[in-house]
Amino acid sequence: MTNAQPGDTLTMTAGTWTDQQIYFNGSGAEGDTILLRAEIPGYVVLNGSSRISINGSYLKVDGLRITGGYHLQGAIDIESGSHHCRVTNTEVSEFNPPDAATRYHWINLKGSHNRLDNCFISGMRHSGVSVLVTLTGNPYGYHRIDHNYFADKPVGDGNGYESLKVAAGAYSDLEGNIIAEYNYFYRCSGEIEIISNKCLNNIYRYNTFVECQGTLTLRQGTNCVVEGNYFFGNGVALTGGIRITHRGHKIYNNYFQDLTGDGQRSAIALYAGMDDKDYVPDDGGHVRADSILIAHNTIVNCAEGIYSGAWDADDPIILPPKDNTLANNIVTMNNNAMGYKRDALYPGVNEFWEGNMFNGPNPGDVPDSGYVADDPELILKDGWYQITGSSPALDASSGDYKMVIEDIDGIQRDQFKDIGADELGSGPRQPLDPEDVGPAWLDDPDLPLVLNINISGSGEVLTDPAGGVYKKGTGVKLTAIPAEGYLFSRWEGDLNSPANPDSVQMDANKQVTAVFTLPVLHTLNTWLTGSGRVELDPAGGKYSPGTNVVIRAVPDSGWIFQGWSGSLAGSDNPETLLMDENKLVVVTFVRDPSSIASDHFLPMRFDLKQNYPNPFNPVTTISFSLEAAASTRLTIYDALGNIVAEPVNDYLKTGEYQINFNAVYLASGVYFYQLISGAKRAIRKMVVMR
Ligand SMILES: [Ca+2]
Ligand SMILES: [Ca+2]
Ligand SMILES: [Ca+2]
Repeated sequence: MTNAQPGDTLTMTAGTWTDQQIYFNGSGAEGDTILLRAEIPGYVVLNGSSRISINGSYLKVDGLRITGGYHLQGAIDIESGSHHCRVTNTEVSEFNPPDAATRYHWINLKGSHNRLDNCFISGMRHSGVSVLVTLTGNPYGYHRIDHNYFADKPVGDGNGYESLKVAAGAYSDLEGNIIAEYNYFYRCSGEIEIISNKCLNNIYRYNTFVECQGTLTLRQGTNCVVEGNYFFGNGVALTGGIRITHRGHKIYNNYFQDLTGDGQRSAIALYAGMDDKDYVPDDGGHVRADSILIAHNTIVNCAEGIYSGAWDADDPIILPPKDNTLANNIVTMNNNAMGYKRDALYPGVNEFWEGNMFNGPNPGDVPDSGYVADDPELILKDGWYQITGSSPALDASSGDYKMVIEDIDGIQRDQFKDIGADELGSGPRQPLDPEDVGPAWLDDPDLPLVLNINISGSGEVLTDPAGGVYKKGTGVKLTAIPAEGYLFSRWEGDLNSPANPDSVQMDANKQVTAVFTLPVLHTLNTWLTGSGRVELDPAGGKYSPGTNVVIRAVPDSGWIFQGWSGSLAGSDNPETLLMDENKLVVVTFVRDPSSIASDHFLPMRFDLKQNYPNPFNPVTTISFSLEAAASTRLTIYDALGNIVAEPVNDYLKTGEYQINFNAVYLASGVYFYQLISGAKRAIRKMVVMR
């Protein structure tokens, strides 16, 4: 593709492209873009290890789907030095490695003035960032990320699971000049940062967040704008709003509803931390919120409104937020949640308040002035609470916040601005829904459907027909082939079945996981009291689930078998045992009354005998006798005195006992076994030798 010229169009034919490394290089010109497009948008599917590298200027990718495969370098890279490139109408979904800990990022934007728009980015289930902006090359930044549909990112394993990350700590003194607008985030819950801002001068506006278990976080870098965003928690746990560190940001016209997060996941959280003058790029610490404007926002029925002084115990320097302005915000709660919280240790200092309206039973730590307690009389319309003609918030704002020209839904503010995010009257910028964003082709009912197979354990799956991409209505036969030593257990996901082979009907995109497991072996342990032995058939003591084991008690001369207890009952001999779990059978032999000689009437004495055999591998017999009934423990210690086993812990009668001890899990070495019965105690040494 390196020979493409300005104005060229490269068309990929409809179908499945597997393991394609596409290097899309070229130099287009303004008005003379080089286009790489799908013959039919949505009908070109790239799977396997496919990915696209875009390197040049005025290059545009349109209508592709990268789904179901994976690549350690991610799915789409706009390379450093590239500019005015665009990826549009494109899908990256379910691009997951076999091991969820494998880390890579799906879409990397480097260079400058590039655009990612109307894309569908869904189903990231491994360590990584969905869309990453990296400020490398010169010039850098000035990207636009808009009208994308971000979806279904489950909670990950800690930090590093952002849906959108703008720069990184090492670049946090650089200007990004990124605009992220009109994006729809649905259940993007990878970590506390849905969006992580890490550089200067970026704008986040007109986005809608639905049921995302995180926050839009201004983490590093100054002077960003967060404007006109809608946050809907719908009561889902851990849903949050805007989390703010560092200096000079403007937060206005945002709307928050039914968020359940508190603390740093409050609708608006202002951080404590080090002072800006002490900050150096790549220092992981939080910089305190400083000179932040919080104006004309509306918070409705959240678990916590505005929290001034959120802090992180890992920070070495914690100073309170300072010089922040809270003006013309509405906080209205139908619950007992705090409208405003001043942190007990690090409450905001020199905070300026004016024109705010608080409503609800618990306004919290509001100051003496700068707010009124009144019901703004919002009404639910089109899914959010809007101002009404009779509202006391109407025309009632204070101060002059010149950047607040429009309201959240995009109408011009009048001369007397209303308190809150909404000026009376409906505008065009309502909350987004999926129809407003993502590729135009996404709703095509005849789109090729993608079957993704995941493996748990070790093995492979054959699909018939092969390929992973199917016409609607295709039946696909799945055959699981376990790796050596493994067993096929079951299908999970969109096929729930233990059958192999089995089939799926492709009436939608499907995710199926083949679960392979290592064979389970159940252990059969036997304890003997009295004198005798036990025979197992099959022998060995470890069995596959479902094995029937014949167990036979063989008394020594002068003894008789009395009965089973533990996992068996009664006195049938032999008996059959079904191994459906780990089992322990206690075998009791008693003196044969007909063979009792006079010496057997001698009083029994407390005695712990040397185990036999010794050294042993792995089974030995430990014999002891008790002169009186008592609570009795036989405990095995290693040479360091750690308890490694306790074969007996019971109330035992006077008598002789034999315990078979299996040391299969113990390393070679010296061990001690101690018998305590009532006030008596004895200890002996034994040796495991492999
Ligand atoms: Ca993060
Ligand atoms: Ca007005
Ligand atoms: Ca309005």
